[in-house]
Amino acid sequence: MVGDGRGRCRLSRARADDEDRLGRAGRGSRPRSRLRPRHDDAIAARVVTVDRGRYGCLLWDGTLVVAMRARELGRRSVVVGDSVAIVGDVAGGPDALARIVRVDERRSVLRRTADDEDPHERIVVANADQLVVVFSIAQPPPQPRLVDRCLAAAYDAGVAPMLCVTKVDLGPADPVRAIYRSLDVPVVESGEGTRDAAVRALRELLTGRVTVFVGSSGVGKSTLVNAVVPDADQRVNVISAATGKGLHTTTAAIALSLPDGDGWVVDTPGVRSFGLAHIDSARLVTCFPDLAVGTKECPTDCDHLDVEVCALDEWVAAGHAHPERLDSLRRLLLQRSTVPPVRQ
Ligand SMILES: Nc1nc2c(ncn2[C@@H]2O[C@H](COP(=O)(O)OP(=O)(O)OP(=O)(O)O)[C@@H](O)[C@H]2O)c(=O)[nH]1
Ligand SMILES: [Mg+2]
Ligand SMILES: [Zn+2]
Repeated sequence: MVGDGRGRCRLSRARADDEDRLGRAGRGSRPRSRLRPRHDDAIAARVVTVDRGRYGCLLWDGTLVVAMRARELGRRSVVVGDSVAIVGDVAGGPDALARIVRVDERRSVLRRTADDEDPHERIVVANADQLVVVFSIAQPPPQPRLVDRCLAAAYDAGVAPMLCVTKVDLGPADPVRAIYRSLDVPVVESGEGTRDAAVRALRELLTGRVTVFVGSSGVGKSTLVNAVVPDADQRVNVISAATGKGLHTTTAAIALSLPDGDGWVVDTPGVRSFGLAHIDSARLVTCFPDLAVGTKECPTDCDHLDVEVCALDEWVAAGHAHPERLDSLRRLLLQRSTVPPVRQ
């Protein structure tokens, strides 16, 4: 990252081919129409952070510009990861503000709700290809219920999930890894003294992709992101300063381009809960692929809650999935059978 002393800063290595992956919104890329009469000069950017109506946008050449929404966007939301077109003062500068005039169609939308009863939906990130669910062996201890919720949200969004077990220096990872053995997802272990190997493994998995890290507070998401993106700390500070966020703590999602410019990582603040009110019961089961296969033996219209008739207990007893996974699914289904489903 280079600053030129005028508040303008460049985040290096954000290459055009990244932007191809993220949906190009290039100069004059849309024809003039009655609906879009202006903005032929709009330029493409990626939203890297959002803070109280101010959007940190990264241009192809690495310039960071702060923008606001143009009125014509109406109620259309703008979130981290969005590919947008901006006009106005795109040179950057302390008081300069550009305007976001277009949001490109999203390839994926990772959602959560405030909680399971509250239908208010939040988009965690747009255009992610992958989601890394991070959890630690200790400090804080693993929370399989939360991990399973994050995994379900990823499957629902069509975002490829993977797991990262951190703080393996504090205890054995095997018991908790066993829960996810029947799930066909990559698992990376990281700990003090073994982080280099984890970073190598992660870099391989992250290359060419947009990857979002989620998990409880303190599990080590930022530690990993900082290790994968060597100048992440400095870049987070510059972006935070430009958009008015506090420094050093992960208070909002932030997208960072990978060192070789080939891919992005999105660090997010720790979550205490991950509401799934937007996923109905039938769909929820498909978001547990290790169990979904086992439901083929269930009676028609099985709600998977009655252990007398549901085939999933046998499926688990036969070792096809872990009991903790069935427990997670049943808790979620039980909630839905007692709480009216949320329709948006
Ligand atoms: N022992 C041990 N400590 C770690 C490891 N990874 C991270 N930590 C420590 O855990 C604490 C929290 O790490 P962060 O990376 O800030 O956690 P985070 O998930 O980003 O937390 P939030 O931003 O609050 O969501 C820090 O003190 C880290 O030094 C690890 O592998 N082993
Ligand atoms: Mg953090
Ligand atoms: Zn069943």
